[in-house]
Amino acid sequence: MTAAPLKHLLHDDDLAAALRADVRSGLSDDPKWLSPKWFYDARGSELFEQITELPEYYPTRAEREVLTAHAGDIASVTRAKTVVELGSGASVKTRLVLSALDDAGCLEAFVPLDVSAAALAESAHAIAADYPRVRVQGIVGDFTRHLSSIPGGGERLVLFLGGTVGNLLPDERSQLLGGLRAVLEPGEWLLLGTDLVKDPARLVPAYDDAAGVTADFNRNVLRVVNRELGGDFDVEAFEHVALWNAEREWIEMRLRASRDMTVQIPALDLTARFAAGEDLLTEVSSKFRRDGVARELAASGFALRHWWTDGQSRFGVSLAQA
Ligand code: AVJ
Repeated sequence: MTAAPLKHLLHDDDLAAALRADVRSGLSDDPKWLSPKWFYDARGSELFEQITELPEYYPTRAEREVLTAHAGDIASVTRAKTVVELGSGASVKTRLVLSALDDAGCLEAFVPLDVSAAALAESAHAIAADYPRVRVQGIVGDFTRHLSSIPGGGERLVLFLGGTVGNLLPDERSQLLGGLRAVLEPGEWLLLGTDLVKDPARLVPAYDDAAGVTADFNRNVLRVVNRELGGDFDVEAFEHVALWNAEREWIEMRLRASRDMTVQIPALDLTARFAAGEDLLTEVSSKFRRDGVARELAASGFALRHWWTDGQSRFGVSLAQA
């Protein structure tokens, strides 16, 4: 089947307004921050794809290992008719789940939801071409705002893979899980991927690779601000920093000013001053333990039915039921 036209719940104007609001609050705050949401323009998405293939970046391979081993279980347990994916989905990992449900004769529809219309159009098209029996309805939207517009109902499985849930702060995370639980009907499913706490000697290099791809990805957010808001960040004057916050059990990515700098953001009529050595926080990537995931799911009204990890216990996949 050809993919249905994208449904737009979010327009370029909304996105631009959200970027302006975020950059204004983040650069006015102390310490300064920017949301990881803004890494993913075309170049950022391409750099992230490269990250997933780096020798140091294990999460993608570990999660793929889990899904390869358990896609059949996921299909036989859920027997879902509609798969919803938060964050675009045409990845190998998505296909493992779709194929298992298709082979089991259950799958009727695939609904990827993403803020990027370009990424979505591509994935919707690719999935529609490869799964001729499946209706594909891409939704341009923000999963922190548009969950209630997810179609279907009754027999859905929501995929939230890659450990992306770890980029949300704890409050945002419980909001998202609670919001998701509220739009699902009792008995519907959530498949959640979470990177696990491990030796920082393994964790930190995954966010600070030898080839410098993650550093380039991190600095990309400054290029996005320069292009979209007319900013004059000297991108190369910021050093990539990845550190393990042992208390919060998350990786922090920062950009460290190598000298005193004054940055103008004309679209916001904003001047941001950086002292030499000052950090801009660009991402947290939380790492989880099984107990914590089960507790957070339960607090949001989900029951954890299955928990799987890869052979080295690096990454956890939860199958939870509303
Ligand atoms: C896409 C959210 C899973 O947090 O590991 C990769 C993003 N940041 N390298 C992660 C990311 C730096 C990634 N997720």
